[in-house]
Amino acid sequence: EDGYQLWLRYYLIDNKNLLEQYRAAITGIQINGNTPGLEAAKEEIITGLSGLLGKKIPLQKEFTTGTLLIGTPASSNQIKSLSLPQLQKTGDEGFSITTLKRNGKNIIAIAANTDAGVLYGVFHFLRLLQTHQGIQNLSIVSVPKVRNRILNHWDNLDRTVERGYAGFSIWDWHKLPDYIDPRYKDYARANASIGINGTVLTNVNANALVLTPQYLEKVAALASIFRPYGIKVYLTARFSAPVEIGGLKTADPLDHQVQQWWKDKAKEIYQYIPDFGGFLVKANSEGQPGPQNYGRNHAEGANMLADALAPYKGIVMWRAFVYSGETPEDRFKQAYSEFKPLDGKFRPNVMVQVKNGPIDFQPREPFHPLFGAMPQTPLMMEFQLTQEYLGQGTNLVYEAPMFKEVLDADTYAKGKGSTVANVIDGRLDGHTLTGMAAVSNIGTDRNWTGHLFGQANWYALGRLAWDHTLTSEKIADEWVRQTFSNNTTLLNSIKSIMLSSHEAMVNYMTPLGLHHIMGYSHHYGPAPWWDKAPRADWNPVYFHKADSLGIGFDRTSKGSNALAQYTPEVRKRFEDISTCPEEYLLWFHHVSWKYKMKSGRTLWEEMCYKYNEGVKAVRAMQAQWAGMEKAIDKERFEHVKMLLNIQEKEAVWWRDACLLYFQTFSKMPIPAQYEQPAHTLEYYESLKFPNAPGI
Ligand code: BDP
Repeated sequence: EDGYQLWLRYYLIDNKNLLEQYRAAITGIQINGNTPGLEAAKEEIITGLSGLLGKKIPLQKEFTTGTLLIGTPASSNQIKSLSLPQLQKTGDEGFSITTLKRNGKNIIAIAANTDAGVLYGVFHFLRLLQTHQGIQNLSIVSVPKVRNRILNHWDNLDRTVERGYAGFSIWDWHKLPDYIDPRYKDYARANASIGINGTVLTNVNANALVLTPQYLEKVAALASIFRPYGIKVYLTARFSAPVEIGGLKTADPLDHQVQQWWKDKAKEIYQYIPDFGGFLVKANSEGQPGPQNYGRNHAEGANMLADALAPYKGIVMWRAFVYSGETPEDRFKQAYSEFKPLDGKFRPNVMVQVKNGPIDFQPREPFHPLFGAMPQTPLMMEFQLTQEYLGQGTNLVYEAPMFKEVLDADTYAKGKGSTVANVIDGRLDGHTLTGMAAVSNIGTDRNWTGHLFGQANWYALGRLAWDHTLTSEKIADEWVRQTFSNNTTLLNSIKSIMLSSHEAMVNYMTPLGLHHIMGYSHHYGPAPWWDKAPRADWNPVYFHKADSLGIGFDRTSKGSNALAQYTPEVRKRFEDISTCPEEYLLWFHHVSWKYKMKSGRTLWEEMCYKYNEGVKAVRAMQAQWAGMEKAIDKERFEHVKMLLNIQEKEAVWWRDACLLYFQTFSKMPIPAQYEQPAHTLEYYESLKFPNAPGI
């Protein structure tokens, strides 16, 4: 039990009655057609059923009671003859699973218009069995809510992974294209099982080399393994590639030679990879080159690439995570300031990819003000699975509640109910090019994600990209049942750990709207005192602004006025300290240490309370986990137990370091009912982590 199988564990159904029911309901498989996609579906259903039902389910040519009929109208005359009306709704990736009577026999049809849809249907059906659902009267129609559901690997060609905490890159560039690691296929299966249909193989801090023939050949090898699983490959495009690998003098997007270079490059890429997905671009941000180097704007840069890809139906995902040049008065405002004026100026095959919050994947951020502000531009969500700011490789943090908080937030762009989810699923502004991406947390660790529970975040991303209306609880439920067990006690305990974990972490790291107070550069551990970075907005002191009067970043009209970037409804709610939700308080207000919180405590006392609540919650997680020792295999039990011990230590460290530091401003004691710090502030300040992972 090393976690390698992820949630695709096809062990014998351990509930006898259910097993009998399933065995009676599924007696044979009919799947015709031999396209790579259908072959993948066939292999999966055979492997899955023989494991779950503990016997080989025969392939059939005819119907019997219990036939599982799988396919598309094109691949199967039987499916075609069913004339399923629901296939008019399932588009090119959705599927239906239906219980039917055919020639007096009960059958189940898994049908779709495309091979990819069939594969998704097969995985969904297996999930029903894995999670012990009834399969008597199935009438399921499922269609993804966004079109591009993508992992962003921040993987370098030397196999290091930026902000990676699960070992090295799984792309073994050196051995590709000839050596095909079996992991590639398992990676594709895992992604297909949760509906992910695209993968950006390379880091946003890009290396132009990946666009040279030597590497394109390797990329093509990966693409051909992923293709049957409905997964397209994408690459990051380094804006200065025409200079670096093309020998041109400039990368100016308005220069004809540069435009032609990208057109030729696109043509070449599509010769290697006919279904290449397109480019992800980080430009003019953190030292990456971009159109602004030539006095051009983001739209001019993105459009040049979009024009090169358009003949092949490729897309450009242009990131809005930008900040460069002078330190701004408030970094919060930069993306909006640069992109909002460009609304309507992008080609139809460009999406602007926006991080969930305005700063940078902090434990809790308000939603990014660009959501809802660019109605003429398809905006794509960017979440981060790799836990750069969320305890990295050692903290158990289930991210779905954090994702949901943003997706469900109301932008009021077109009145009440204009949620971020409806911006990105295209419904609000009528876009059909839609997407959700997340920075991958995958590496060469045997269990893929370093922390076993990191798998749940990968899982959650896929499920939410497919259907953002799913609840965090439902997704956790599915994942635990598939990963551990359907045993109710175990299920509820693990779910309760997962569902409390995000709030716990916010409390022991950055309660009440604190943000960006972690260690410099490696981002490991607390360092709210840090003020020595070369840019002011890399310093925690820039963000928390603690002083003798209080703490927090005033982003109201009396401060940086970043709140003006939101719609009036949202702005008003955040602007007024009495209506600003306390979890966002210090994001928007500089608040007196003595300010009375809703609990009746002062801000300082509330901060002490919250930090302690965070630690308490981690200890509760430890206790709950310890209680499951007998019900979980030793290997995974010990793995998580040891990591929870680290998490507890780190939670205490965060609490004590932050409270001691903020106390130098509040000048008030940490109330006696709480554990007092074991060390001095000087001790915490002296800790150094030159080899922290993932930089
Ligand atoms: C920050 C990371 C940095 C990334 C950057 C990005 O610290 O390593 O390159 O985001 O998203 O969170 O481009």
